Amino acid sequence: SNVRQAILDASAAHPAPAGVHYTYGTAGFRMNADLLDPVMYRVGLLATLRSKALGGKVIGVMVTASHNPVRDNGVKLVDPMGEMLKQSWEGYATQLANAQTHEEVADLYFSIAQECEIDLDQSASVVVGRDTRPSGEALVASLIDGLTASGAIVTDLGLKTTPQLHFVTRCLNDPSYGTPTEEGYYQKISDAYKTLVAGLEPLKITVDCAHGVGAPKLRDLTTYLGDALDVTVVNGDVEHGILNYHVGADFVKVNVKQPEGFDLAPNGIYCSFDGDADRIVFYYADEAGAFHLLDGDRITALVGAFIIETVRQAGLDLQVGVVQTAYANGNSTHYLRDSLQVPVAFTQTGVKHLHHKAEEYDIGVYFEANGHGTVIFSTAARNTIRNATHGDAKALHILRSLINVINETVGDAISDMLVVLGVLAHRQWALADWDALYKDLPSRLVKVVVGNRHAFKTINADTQLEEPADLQARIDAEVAKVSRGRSFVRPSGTEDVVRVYAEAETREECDTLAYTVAGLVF
Ligand code: NG1
Ligand code: ZN
Repeated sequence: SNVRQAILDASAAHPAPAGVHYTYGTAGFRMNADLLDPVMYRVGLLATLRSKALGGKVIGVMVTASHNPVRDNGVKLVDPMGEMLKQSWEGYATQLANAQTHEEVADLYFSIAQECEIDLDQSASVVVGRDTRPSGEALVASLIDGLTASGAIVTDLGLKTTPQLHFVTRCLNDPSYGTPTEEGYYQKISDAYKTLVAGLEPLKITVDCAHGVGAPKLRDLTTYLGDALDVTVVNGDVEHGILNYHVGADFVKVNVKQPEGFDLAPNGIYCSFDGDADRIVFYYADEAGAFHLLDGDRITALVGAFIIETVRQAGLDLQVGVVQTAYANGNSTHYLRDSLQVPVAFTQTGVKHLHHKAEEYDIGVYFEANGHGTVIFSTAARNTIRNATHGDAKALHILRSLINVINETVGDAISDMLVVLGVLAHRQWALADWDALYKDLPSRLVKVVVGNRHAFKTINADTQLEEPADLQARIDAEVAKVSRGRSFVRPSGTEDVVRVYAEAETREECDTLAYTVAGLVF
């Protein structure tokens, strides 16, 4: 057919390197940018198929490698409501990426269509965004080659944060969510924030943008926020190839220290975004100059507690629940379950798992410890909040504005920043007050390079190893030696390493546990 010929012809310009195996993992495809050209072309073909499979709904494609170094890049697909690509399609992505010949690429295009009973005459529509990586433009061009060869209507949105791309995708398919543009995004969340904090003292924040796309986008947002918030953007150099270098949310969380590039004034409000602005962590320095990190677990605690209290004040009967992963600090779970009496569920690592679980509650709050997460409302909860006629007017006002500050499609550093600041403004809290909610157990996260990380298979939401056989029993024996000990091992989905996590009552016990377990893995 003509389409087959077009796919073959265009594929010829995107040859695959020999001996590379590609996997569509928790973060899509992610690796050294030099290896990604053929992958981009083929992802273009798959995005067309996905759109056709859903009756022509708009599919999003985001080109980013998030917190990874600037030499890397990556790509992931976004389903119509702004959620991650349906899991059963990840296998097709992997198959296409690993096809050895152009013939095989074309064959796969048609065999996937057949397997999914896709009407190839159906139109297809795809929106594309990218972060500031220098490799991004050429990779988007290759992606568009794949989209065009397979006949999709393409909208290239250029530079966007990952959450903006999710937002626009959602609005294109569901106009009730907002106007499907970057301006529509700023308008919606800034209006909502202004309403949320109306009459309260405006806050002041300094934001480390990891030298990434968050910097220009946050500057744009500030023009919409006016006097409602005083924002200082730092680490916004997107020109010199220093993306994520000693800066950003991942650097701060992993090293538990401040990013480079600026000083912390005592008791100020600071936060760091990651390279594509879908993660955020907060921090401050106390009077003595000591650094205090407020990570995703703390965001869950702050926002979860505030929502529960406000729902109660509003007199609404809505169940609020929290979702965490094994990386959540044990004392955050303890605080949520025992002090706040909130149901806490655990899932595997990766926000799609948390998001899915959070959908089981009326209001679901989920954050990974690294600061990636959001709050989602069921349709019923949304209607209850919108239509309530009795109940405390102030509490209802807060909930109604909060819903619109939140980007429900995906974790969003910009939107999460406003949610946290909104809560702090209402509580009239400094970061030290937030920090005092509970005390973290000492924890340690270690990377171990192993021969084959795929030999490690986890069960029970990543908390235990099924394979290699016997290893779990040996980990358990080490855990039993320390007070309040917990440790688990899992293969990373984004790096070629195995991660070891440990926590215990004291720093010394924690570190001993972490390094002993790392020794067992090695
Ligand atoms: P991996 O590399 O699979 O541990 C990391 C994060 C995840 C998630 C993904 C996607 C940790 C320990 N892991 O996954 O939470 O955010 O990246 O970006 O932070
Ligand atoms: Zn990210």
